[in-house]
Amino acid sequence: MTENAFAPELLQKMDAYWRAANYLSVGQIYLHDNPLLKEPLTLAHVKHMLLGHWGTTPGQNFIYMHLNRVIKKHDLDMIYISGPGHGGPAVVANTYLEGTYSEIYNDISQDEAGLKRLFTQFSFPGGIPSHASPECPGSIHEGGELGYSLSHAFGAVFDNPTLVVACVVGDGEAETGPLATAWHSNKFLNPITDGAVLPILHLNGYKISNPTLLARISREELDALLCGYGWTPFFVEGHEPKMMHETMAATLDAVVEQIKQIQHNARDHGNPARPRWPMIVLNSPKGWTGPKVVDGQQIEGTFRSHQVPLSVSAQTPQHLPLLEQWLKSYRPEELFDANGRLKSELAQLAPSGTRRMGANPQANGGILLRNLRMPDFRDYAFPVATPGAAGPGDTHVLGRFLRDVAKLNESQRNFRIFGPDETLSNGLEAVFEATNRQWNAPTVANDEFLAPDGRVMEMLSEHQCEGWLEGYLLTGRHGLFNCYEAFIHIVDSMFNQHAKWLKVTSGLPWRRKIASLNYLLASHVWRQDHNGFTHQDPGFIDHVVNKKAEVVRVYLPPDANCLLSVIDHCLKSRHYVNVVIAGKHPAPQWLAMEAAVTHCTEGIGIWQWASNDQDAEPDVVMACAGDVPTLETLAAVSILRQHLPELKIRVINVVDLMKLQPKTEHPHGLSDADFDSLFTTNKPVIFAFHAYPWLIHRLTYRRTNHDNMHVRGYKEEGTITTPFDMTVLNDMDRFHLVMDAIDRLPRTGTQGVYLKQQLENRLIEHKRYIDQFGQDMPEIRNWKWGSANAFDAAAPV
Ligand SMILES: Cc1ncc(C[n+]2csc(CCOP(=O)(O)OP(=O)(O)O)c2C)c(N)n1
Repeated sequence: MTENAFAPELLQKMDAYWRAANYLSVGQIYLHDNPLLKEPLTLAHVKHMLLGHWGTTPGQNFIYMHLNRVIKKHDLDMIYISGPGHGGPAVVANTYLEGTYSEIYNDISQDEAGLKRLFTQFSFPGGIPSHASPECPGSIHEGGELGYSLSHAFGAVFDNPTLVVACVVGDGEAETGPLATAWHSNKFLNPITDGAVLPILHLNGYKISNPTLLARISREELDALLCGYGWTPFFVEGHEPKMMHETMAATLDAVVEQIKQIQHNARDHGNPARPRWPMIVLNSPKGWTGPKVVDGQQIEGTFRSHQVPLSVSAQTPQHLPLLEQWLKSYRPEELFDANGRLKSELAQLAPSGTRRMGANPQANGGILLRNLRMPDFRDYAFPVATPGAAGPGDTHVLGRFLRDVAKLNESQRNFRIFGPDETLSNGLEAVFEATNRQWNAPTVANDEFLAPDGRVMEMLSEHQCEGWLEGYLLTGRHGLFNCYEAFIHIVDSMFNQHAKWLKVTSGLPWRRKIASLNYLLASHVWRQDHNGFTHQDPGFIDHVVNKKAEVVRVYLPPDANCLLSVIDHCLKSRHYVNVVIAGKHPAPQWLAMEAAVTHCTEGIGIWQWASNDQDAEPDVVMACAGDVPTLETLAAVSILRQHLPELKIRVINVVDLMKLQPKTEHPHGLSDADFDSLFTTNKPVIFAFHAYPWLIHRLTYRRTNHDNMHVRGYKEEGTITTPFDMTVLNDMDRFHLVMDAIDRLPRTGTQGVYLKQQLENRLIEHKRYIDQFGQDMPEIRNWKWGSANAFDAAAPV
């Protein structure tokens, strides 16, 4: 124990500050008038709809107040993450008490009128949500959807050596998969170059209506569990405030000392070896200091205190005195002056300036955001002398560009690549020429690319990768998440929450824009040659486009040069979620770099070199989006042009999927006039699409020519088979596309009928061939744009 920390006057003041935060929290849940209880409380002062979560709130108020003390004492650069963010009243109360709230929201002033507005706005129409929402200063984690606090905390401290994130983990939250795996983040933390996370497991024993598991295992088991995850747990347990203040203060001092010691040892001796970081288990009653028993039922210390512990309404007027007693138990007259301002001797307990957790710029990361140093992506161009040049696999080309992005920003330390063990598998091996995977567990001979410091973060948990990246972006840095397309669905819900965060923050003038969250989905649905059906699901983009158009972008670059151009754009963009889908297998390349830049800038366009409708109206539009659909479309076009040379064909490629939506729906959307001039108003459109076909219908249903759009895409037919057969199984292969065009073009007459018959025969031959030889027919494997024979019409069946 240290001198002043426990001087009785200080402890009393700290208790008073805690009471003030608790008073403001109860006030937010219940009151819309009479904020200082200057008059006897009546039902007229109580809100009609009582909403909010009391249970977690007093514990979080306790933690926040104690953190304030150590921030001041040790001049800590600290932010607060509220895992159970439904304890919104606590973070609002504390940022109000420390002054940041009123600085941002002038009308919520530090006087009686401001208090009344503070109380009224909470969970009130037109007011603020009941969570640690984006509106709350100091928050980078809304916490509405439980499970991500610890990953966010670690993301925030990577490359942030001075930062300490105090992360309150709910004991219910700790039961979620993402949180359970996040304890392992300590094996990825470099004590020299990264900051520290202080987890505070809030063991208040209950969830909404159940006990929590961690509260019902023995103390020894819990201790062993946390030790097993590599932490040193410090237990703070009890309910009697004086003793709890003393224990918490002493524990926080010890823990902060330990963090400093660890960092000092590592930094002074250049030794990044994984330390055993301290953490706190705070075992305090749920709904602490609230009503103990109501209508004969125990409330404090039970699940019944989770939300509003005391109903107060015209139907329950007998509870009004209980509410008044509860509020008065905090002795507001000792806490606030006659004008409603926190008394100055208490206000002094909060840190000042940007040391206040609500004012720390780390929690408004756009303030700290610095542009990436970008190499010129054109320098990484794949040479395309003629369309169809054989490429090595698009992501392999991209890897060299990302390698140099990592290299150029090494000294800024503000760029990282995240992935669940797939950076190599997704074709980005070149990145490891410049950096390693950050890994702070032991290594053995034959390990590759593992080091205590590296730009690549890999753990086999998509949740963890997403959470880390979000925390990294929210604190003002840049990054990219590379993932198998099928398994990105694991983070559907996390994407939802981040997209919501972006939408809300873009409406808050004081929140600065952050770098976009970039997904690179490689190893996609069409090329699962060795994994098959389980690895095939292109539906993430269906999910993504549900979100507000202002924040989501979807790109389907058809080749490597387009991929380079798109990724360059995404890494420079702000406040979006960008989804980019690209292949890693050797594939034909269509556009030389300048053509690729033009095409990607437009986002959609006619490929003139593949079309022959320049001097006439097209008979058919062959459209495509995605690398494999583009290949099959061009192969189909070559068959049509060779065998039905009279046909006028227009080829359209879509890189930016949002171009298809009307302008009124998405900022990238084409006007109806532009859409009509591309897709015509009355000609058949055969559209080969990377993902589930209905998405194209959903995006275009209002367009004039929608009735003529025939979309082929993935329709959930998959297995281990050849690349071409995968398209055949889903009727998206070149032969089906041609047959589709013939069906829509009666004018192809007998020629069309005969061609169709030949193609049907080729499909039969295709099956026979792959069954016998286990690979695609030579005419498929060797097909090239511009080759003399688009298909082998003469071959026997
Ligand atoms: C992923 C997720 N599942 C379910 C819920 C619904 N929910 C809200 S609060 C809560 C209990 C939380 O318990 P705990 O984390 O211990 O928080 P505290 O007891 O401190 O309120 C649940 C299940 C949620 N918000 N998020």
